[in-house]
Amino acid sequence: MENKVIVVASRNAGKIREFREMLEPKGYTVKSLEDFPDMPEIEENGTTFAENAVVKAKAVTDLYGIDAISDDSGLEIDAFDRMPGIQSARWLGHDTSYTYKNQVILDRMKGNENRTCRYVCAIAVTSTRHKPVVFEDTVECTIAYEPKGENGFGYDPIMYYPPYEKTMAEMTKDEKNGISHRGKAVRKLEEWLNHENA
Ligand code: ITT
Repeated sequence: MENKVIVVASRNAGKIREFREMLEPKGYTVKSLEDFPDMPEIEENGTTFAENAVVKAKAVTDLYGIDAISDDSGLEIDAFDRMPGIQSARWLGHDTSYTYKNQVILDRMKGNENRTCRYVCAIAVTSTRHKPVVFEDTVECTIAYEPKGENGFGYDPIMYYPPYEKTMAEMTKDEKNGISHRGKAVRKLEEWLNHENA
């Protein structure tokens, strides 16, 4: 059987890798904006993860007339009134290293016992045939006391997941995808796609 193609409207290498890890074993071919070099920069002007996810996927559907999915995600830190939230990629500068961003969070959290936080992921599906559909999920964590682990990307070295007693960056890819915000949202997406393609 020919592989079904899924276009992920993202330029984030870490996200794209995780979509591939989860969807390719299920028979999907995952493409990304790297395969659409003429796609202009998309302005994320929504006020929620779900709105921004729709903006990104819809931009691809509108320009190319094809089905697309997108992922808008981020980190909410309760002690910072849920910041950086939808600003997670841009916070302290889009091109600032995560070694630095993570250290700023650890410094600002010094002495703070309220360390609860979560990753949120909204995945949107857009098509010329139906209204946008959004799947959202979260994973509850705490901010670690120091960065640990080399796997994953972004904020993973400081995202401590209490049930496994390790950070997201210390997990194998299967461990992370098994419990992550993105993993859970992808499984909702898969279920929907299975019905859609039935
Ligand atoms: P695209 O819009 O091109 O997909 P982006 O990086 O700009 O890429 P977002 O606006 O959704 O995407 O920002 C999400 C940010 O949240 C991302 O850059 C990471 O810093 C953080 N993030 C989300 N999920 C994460 C994960 O699983 N591990 C580590 N950091 C994550």
